[in-house]
Amino acid sequence: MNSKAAQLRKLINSKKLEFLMEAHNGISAKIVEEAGFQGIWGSGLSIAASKGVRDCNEISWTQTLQTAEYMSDATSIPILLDADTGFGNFNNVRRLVKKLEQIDVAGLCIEDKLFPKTNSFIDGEQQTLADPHEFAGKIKAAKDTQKDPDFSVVARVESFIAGWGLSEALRRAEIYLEAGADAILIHSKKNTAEQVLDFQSEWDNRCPLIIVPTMYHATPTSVFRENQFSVAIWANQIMRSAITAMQKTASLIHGQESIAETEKQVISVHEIFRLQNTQELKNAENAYLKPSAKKRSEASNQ
Ligand code: SPV
Ligand code: MG
Repeated sequence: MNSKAAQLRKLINSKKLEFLMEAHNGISAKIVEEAGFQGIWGSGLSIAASKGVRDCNEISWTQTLQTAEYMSDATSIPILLDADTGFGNFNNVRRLVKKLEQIDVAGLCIEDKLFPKTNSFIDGEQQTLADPHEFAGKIKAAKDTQKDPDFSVVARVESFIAGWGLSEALRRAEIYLEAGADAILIHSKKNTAEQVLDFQSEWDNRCPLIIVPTMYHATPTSVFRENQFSVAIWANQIMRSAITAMQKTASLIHGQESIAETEKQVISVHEIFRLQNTQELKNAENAYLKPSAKKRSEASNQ
C-alpha cells in the first residue's frame, strides 16, 4: 500500500476527476472511507462546527491538529487538511507541516487571506486578501519543510470570493505555482460554475485544479469532468447531514419523552462498537491478557 501522501498525490495528479469528502472527527472520517471515498477533506468549517465554534480560527492550530490526528488514526485513506491561512506566517506554516507529517496527514491547503480568517461564504467581498508574495513565501516554506516528497501543498485562491476578477485570480495562481504549489484550489461562491470554468479555460492545465462546488451544487459533475478539473471537494455534507439527523432525533425524543420511536430510526450501539473496532481489542485481549485478567475484563464488559 502506498503511503497516504503518495495516495493523495496520485489523486491530485490523476487525469480523471477525483473526489475528497469532508470529515471532521475520527468517526466521520471512518464513515467516509467505508463509503468508498479515496480521500478526505479535513474541513475547517466542519471541524469548528463540531466543536460549536465559528470558522474564524476560534480553535487553535493544535486543536485542529489533534482532531486531524484522530481522523488520520481512524483511516487508511489520505487527508488533505484545510489549514486556513496556515495559522500565522511562513514560520507557523513550517511548524505545521512538520507536525502534519508526524501524524500522517497527506497534505495541507492554505488560502490567501489574513489571520484570523472568515469563512468564504460570510461577507466574502469585505475580506482582505494576503499579499500574494507573502503568501508565496508560505508555500515555499511548506515545500522546503516537507520531508516526504509526496506531501502535497495546495494553494487556495480567494480572489473571486473577495470580489476580484479573473485576471487577479490568474495572477495569484501563477505566483503560487511558481512558489511550488502542487495544485491550485480556485474557490467561488457563485451559484453557477461560471467563474471556475472561466478560470480553467485560461489556466489551461498548468497544474491540477481543485474546486469546492458547495454553492454551485446544481452543476452536473460531468461538467467538472469534461473541463478536466482534478479534484472536487464535497466540503461539508457529512457535517450538515449529521446536524439534520441530530436536530431531528433530539426534538423527537424531547417531544415524545421516550426513545422508543427513535430506536427504529438510528443505528444500534453495536454498530458504534464495530466502527470503533471493538473486535480488535477482544482479539488483543486473547493474545495479551493473563487468563485471570481476561476473566475480569469480560466480567466488566457484561
Ligand atoms: C471548509 O470546508 O472549511 C472550506 C471550504 O474552507 S468553504 O467552507 O467552502 O470555504
Ligand atoms: Mg475552511
